Amino acid sequence: VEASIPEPLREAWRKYSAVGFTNKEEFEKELVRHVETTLARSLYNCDDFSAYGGTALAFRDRLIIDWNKTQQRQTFADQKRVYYLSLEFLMGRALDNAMLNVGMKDVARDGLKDLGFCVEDVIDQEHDAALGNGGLGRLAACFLDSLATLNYPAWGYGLRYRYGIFKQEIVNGYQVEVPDYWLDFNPWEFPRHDVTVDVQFYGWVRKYQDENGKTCYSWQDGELVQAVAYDVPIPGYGTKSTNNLRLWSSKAASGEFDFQKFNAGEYESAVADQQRADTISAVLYPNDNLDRGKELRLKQQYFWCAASLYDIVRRFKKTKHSWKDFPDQVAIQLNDTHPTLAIVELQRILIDQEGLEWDEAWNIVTHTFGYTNHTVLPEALEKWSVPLFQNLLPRHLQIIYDINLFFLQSVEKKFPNDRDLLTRVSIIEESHPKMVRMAYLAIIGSHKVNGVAELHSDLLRTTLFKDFVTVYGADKFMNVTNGVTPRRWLHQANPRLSDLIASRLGGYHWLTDLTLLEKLESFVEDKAFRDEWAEVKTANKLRLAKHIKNTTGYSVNPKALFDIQVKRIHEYKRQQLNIFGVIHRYLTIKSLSPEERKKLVPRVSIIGGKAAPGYWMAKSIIHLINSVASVVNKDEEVGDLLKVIFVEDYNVSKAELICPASDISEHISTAGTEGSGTSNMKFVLNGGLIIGTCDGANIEITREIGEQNIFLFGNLAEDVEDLRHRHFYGGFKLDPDLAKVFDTIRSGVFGDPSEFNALISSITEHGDYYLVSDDFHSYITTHSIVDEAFQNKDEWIVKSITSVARMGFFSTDRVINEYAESIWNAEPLVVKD
Ligand code: CJB
Repeated sequence: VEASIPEPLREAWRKYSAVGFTNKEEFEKELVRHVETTLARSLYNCDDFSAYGGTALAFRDRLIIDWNKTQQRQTFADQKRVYYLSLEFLMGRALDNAMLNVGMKDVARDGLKDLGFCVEDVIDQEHDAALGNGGLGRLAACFLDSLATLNYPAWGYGLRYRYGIFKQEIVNGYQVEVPDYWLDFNPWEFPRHDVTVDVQFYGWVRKYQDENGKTCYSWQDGELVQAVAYDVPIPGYGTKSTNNLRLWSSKAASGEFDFQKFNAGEYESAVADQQRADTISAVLYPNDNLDRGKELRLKQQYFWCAASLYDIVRRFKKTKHSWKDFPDQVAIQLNDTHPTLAIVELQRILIDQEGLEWDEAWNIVTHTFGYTNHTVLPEALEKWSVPLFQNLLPRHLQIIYDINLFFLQSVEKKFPNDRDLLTRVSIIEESHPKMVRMAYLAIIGSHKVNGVAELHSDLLRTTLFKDFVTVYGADKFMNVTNGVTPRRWLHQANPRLSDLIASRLGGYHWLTDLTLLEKLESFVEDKAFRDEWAEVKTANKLRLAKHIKNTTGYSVNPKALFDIQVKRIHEYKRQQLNIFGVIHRYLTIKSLSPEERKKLVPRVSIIGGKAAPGYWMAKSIIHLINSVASVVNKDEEVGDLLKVIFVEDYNVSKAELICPASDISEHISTAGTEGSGTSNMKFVLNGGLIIGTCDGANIEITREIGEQNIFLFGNLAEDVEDLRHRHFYGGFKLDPDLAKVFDTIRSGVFGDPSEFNALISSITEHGDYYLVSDDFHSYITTHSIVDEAFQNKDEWIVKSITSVARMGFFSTDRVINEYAESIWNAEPLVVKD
């Protein structure tokens, strides 16, 4: 590798190489220097926000020094790199994470104290990096943490949205979306104005013969948009390895704007070109588990895939390996179908630009990619209309047709005369207009396809991708059950519990080998330990109660059972089941005598999450929750027995506050609909028990922690289809308790009942697709069992400790090692000083 500084001068360079702070005094010096110079403030006007800035910049310096070392080491090592392509990285805040991963939070705390600041208040100044919708984006962020911690040479590639997921405000009980402009001050990114890629759109395809008479294709004209790289350092925990997340930002390829147009007086059109380019990376699509097929979204996808592939190929070419080695140097993981165009783009680069033959190129492509599916919901499966494709990416459409042709020919050869099979597995759906099925393209272009929990992967194999199992055999389709990073979701979110565990396990080594938590089981009989465990939970509930008081004005009793459901609002996740259950509880309380009420367990029902802006049913669920809250919370007869709280603007940093504070959390999707779920893991890891359906990873959580430690209810996935069928053909019978709930809503107790008509009729008149009525009885009965169990405090704590002890399986460290071994064939690379 060539160095820009010649050997005789390197000595001087090395002498002055940046080192970063290593102790409290140096940290303070760096902090003050950054506040006074980088931020141009002084001790006369340094507020919490400036102290955050100074602290973040001091830590950023440390990260970037390690980042440089890591990148150099990886370049010299010449081994396989992993590239994780994700349209979403829901990172949350970076400072606390950097402090803990570098092992310098105590230094920062003491240093900040010397200078008049409190570390928690400083951490609280940071704006969340919210470049994602929900589980899929947060999983990508947990993966980055584990990849760096385990020393894998890995890069994330994504888009640098100017606006992340919207900020949610609740106005008169309704969700209102407010733009999330988060880039005012972002010390965690490094603009690389020298790392740019021109990305082409539209245009036409020229067919020609080269000098050897070979038929070639070239994509001509159209429009160019420039991608500019912004790098975000990703520190591993307890290691020097600091990986890179590269986010692309779009701008007009011709610089600021077209000066020829400008000089000719066409000001508006000159600026419009600039704005059109800017728009590509302007905003994250706020849909979770839903595909809307908009052109701008396809533009985002291609822009990001093209820039990332160009970058990966450029890096590969520097190694001087031959093309056949590409899959030994590069593994690309597709996070859902959003980056599927990368498959087509690599094939295009290899055949149109590098002159490889089709088969040779396709062999390289299919050995490079792996595809992860995250959902079986039909409305989430991406399809793009052929005319849209033809216009925006004409050469890619041709290549897709060729991929499809060769694929169908191979299927025909293996299964002659099965025309139905050919129609079913074709990448092109024969509808009007024709559609490109992205999941099929992803399967055909990858060497491995995986689901995210056992049940989900089984459903993929037996339903959605059944025909592809027939075509390829079962080995191509595997399961890698999701996890969460214990650094953020225990150590950072719940310092009290982390310290308590460390006090018994003799340090924090379990943070990088989560199975070591099993040693906690030997302490369940220890009364002192159980008491301390319970105190931690109470302290975390108080912390949340304080937030609830500050943000909603409601006081909640920290001794009550905290029952929490936080996740995107979606009919399949069934927050409606939760709020109907809450209404049922309210009716029960009202029907009891004051004496009988004394026997009840007080409860706080906490629900939070965003609805996609165009998803009316989800929005009316939010409205109902808030309407119920405003009635119940004011009802003096009910008092502490029931409080209903809607947490506004649920995001990663709120999750860190909320997950440690549950007694019980709800993971109650209709069986067979949730891919995995990951908040289920976060809550259990923080000592909360869960009520859930036999869905997603709940099933494996049960297997690990034991049936006696979880409250399962509801119909099984295998019975769902039959039940749905019966709703239409065998008559629909509404659960009698649910009928009472509906009568109460209709009576107007919770405000204008017409607002909730659609919600009710989706169950009573339109087939109850999500089986709310079928599961209602089992749901409320199980909640009574929860109440009863909660009264036996000691047994509850034993369940809590035992569950945490058995959660080792759900670390993303285990997940990443599985991907590395069975999909990427990648090895770690340790970075030393
Ligand atoms: N998921 O967050 C999303 N968005 C989608 O569009 C599709 C799936 C979620 O991915 C998570 C990570 O794999 C899963 O845990 C979750 O069940 C799934 O809904």
